[in-house]
Amino acid sequence: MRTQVGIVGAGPAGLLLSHLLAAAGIESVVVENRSRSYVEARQRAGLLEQSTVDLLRAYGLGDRLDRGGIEHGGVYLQFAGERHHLDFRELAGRTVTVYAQTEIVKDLVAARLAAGQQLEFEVSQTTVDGWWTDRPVLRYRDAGGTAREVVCDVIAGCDGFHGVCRPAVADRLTVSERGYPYAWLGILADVPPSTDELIYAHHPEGFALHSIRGPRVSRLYLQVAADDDIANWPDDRIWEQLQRRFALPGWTLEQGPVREKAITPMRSFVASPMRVGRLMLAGDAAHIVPPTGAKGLNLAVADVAVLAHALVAWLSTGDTGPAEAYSQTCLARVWRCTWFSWWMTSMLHTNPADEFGTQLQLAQLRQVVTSRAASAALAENYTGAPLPVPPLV
Ligand code: RFL
Ligand code: PHB
Repeated sequence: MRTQVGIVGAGPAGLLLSHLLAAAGIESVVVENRSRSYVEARQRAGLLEQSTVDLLRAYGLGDRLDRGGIEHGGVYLQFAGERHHLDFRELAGRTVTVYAQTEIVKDLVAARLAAGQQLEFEVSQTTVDGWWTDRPVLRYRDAGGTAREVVCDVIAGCDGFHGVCRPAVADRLTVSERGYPYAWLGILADVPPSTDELIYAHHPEGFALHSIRGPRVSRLYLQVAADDDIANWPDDRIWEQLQRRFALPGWTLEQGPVREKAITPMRSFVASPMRVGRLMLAGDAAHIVPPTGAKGLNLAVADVAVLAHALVAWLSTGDTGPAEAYSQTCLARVWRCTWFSWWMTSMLHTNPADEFGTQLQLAQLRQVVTSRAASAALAENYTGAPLPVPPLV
């Protein structure tokens, strides 16, 4: 088989890249090792920057997003028994939108299949080869077990943190990494949100986040120990901790049945460069941020917006300039978001044994809610910078 761009991974990065390329007449093949139902149900991100929403709309993906997405003009920061509102419209002139990653993935899978795209689920033994030549090759076994080989112009490694593309070029990459001594326990609960906007709570017993999935569904997170086990967290214990960490006189956290729960480790990780020969890495395959700044999905979208531009210039007109600049263009945004995610994480996650650290956090939080410059900086970073490339169509 022959294609222009071989894409490994049908997460948001791989699916969106294929969609953007198709809009500019570039053909691609997408291979994914999980099933369609698995990728469409995997609970992850929920918060989209304004530029992500604008991009999805510009490429015909705004329909369900406009019906199901909820625009948010700010967040609450809670600490020392007080809850403060930050107004993003006023501070940064921008907003964010709550729309689950599961829904974006469903929209993209439907759009790719409707366009007759070659999108293969449940493949195995994926390998990338020949990325140092001008004919890289993607090999895999299809869902029926038949060995396949796709000769490509370029391969896009959109296969997430645990994929095969980054390891294939590991000896060419520099990795910068930071671990954190805590993790997030996330639940999806069948209960109307108790808040109109997200609440980020700093509390002596640990950070907590109240997010939203819809009028009847809430998404809540708790800081837990990095090595904690979900078996230690029966639903009653989760609600008890959420009640304590969000408690505020005159306000009630409503409880409901817990539909899903899982613990996610936290790390910061950046691999560079994001291009080695004809293998381009994008999204979580190249970098990971802790979820506190809500940046992971948005960074994946920004990467593929830049990558689509670069590949269209390269494969349609032979202009290799944007592809040569791909890594540098993306890494500027990646490092800014890596800083912001680290900063939000460090400011909000608590350790009762560290009194000095706790007082620094409280001083920082007080500055964020009382200084316009400090709150505007948070608002600008949270709502996100405009994309460095215009829409292709
Ligand atoms: P994905 O989504 O991991 O997709 C990679 C795909 O590649 C497939 N794959 C392979 N396919 C073929 N062959 C192989 N050998 C393969 N190996 C892997 C995988 O099955 C998968 O389908 O990466 P992508 O597309 O780069 O997207 C990144 C985002 O998923 C991620 O950054 C966000 O979910 C992070 N994140 C958040 N980001 C935000 O912007 N806002 C948020 O509010 C937010 N909250 C979160 C988050 C991530 C979380 N977890 C669980 C990590 C909250 C949580 C709890
Ligand atoms: C989510 O809704 O899943 C979410 C929102 C904000 C974050 C992280 C996750 O910072």
